[in-house]
Amino acid sequence: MERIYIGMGSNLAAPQQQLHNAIEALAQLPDTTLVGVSAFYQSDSLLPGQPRYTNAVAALDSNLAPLALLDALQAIENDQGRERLVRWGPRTLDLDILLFGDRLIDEPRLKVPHYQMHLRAFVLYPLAELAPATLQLPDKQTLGDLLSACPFVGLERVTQA
Ligand code: A4P
Ligand code: MG
Repeated sequence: MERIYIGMGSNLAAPQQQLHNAIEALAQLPDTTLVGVSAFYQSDSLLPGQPRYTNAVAALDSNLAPLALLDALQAIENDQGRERLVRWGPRTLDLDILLFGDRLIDEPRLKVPHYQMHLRAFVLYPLAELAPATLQLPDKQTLGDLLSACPFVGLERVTQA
């Protein structure tokens, strides 16, 4: 079993409900246990002109291989009506593999750690609810290091509906 962190995001079609549905789907994955879910956080889109996002992080313990997990996450995105019209376009549901144990994965379909997680408050602060500040990334930086370099700006912790 490896500990895996999934970043979840939505900015279309009732984002909080999309995240609740995604959490239920993650809990049903084969060979996998859902071990925790952060609070939900709202923030402006990184690209202007889109609705605000709701984001959260989930922790899984899983025996799935990384690409099998990616396939399963994309199936959940598709089930929830994800349309890929433009990169970084608005979406009903985005599921990103942030960390997969202590692995560094560099395959055409899958790069782990997620390439921008260190820059994103809406990833790091929910992750910090589930993982200790001593959590090490493959490059030996800790979650605490990343948090110190990424201020809690523009994030609003939401009371879940
Ligand atoms: N892929 C590679 N590595 C991974 C990984 N670690 N996890 C590949 C998941 N997928 C990974 O993803 C495109 C391809 O990335 C996949 O087919 C997979 O093989 P996608 O979900 O189809 O496209 P995308 O999400 O539009 O692109 P990308 O680059 O993943 O965008 P991001 O990083 O998800 O950013 N603002 C706020 N406030 N909150 C947000 O969540 N998200 C984005 C999108 C922009 N602005 C945002 C937010
Ligand atoms: Mg994505």
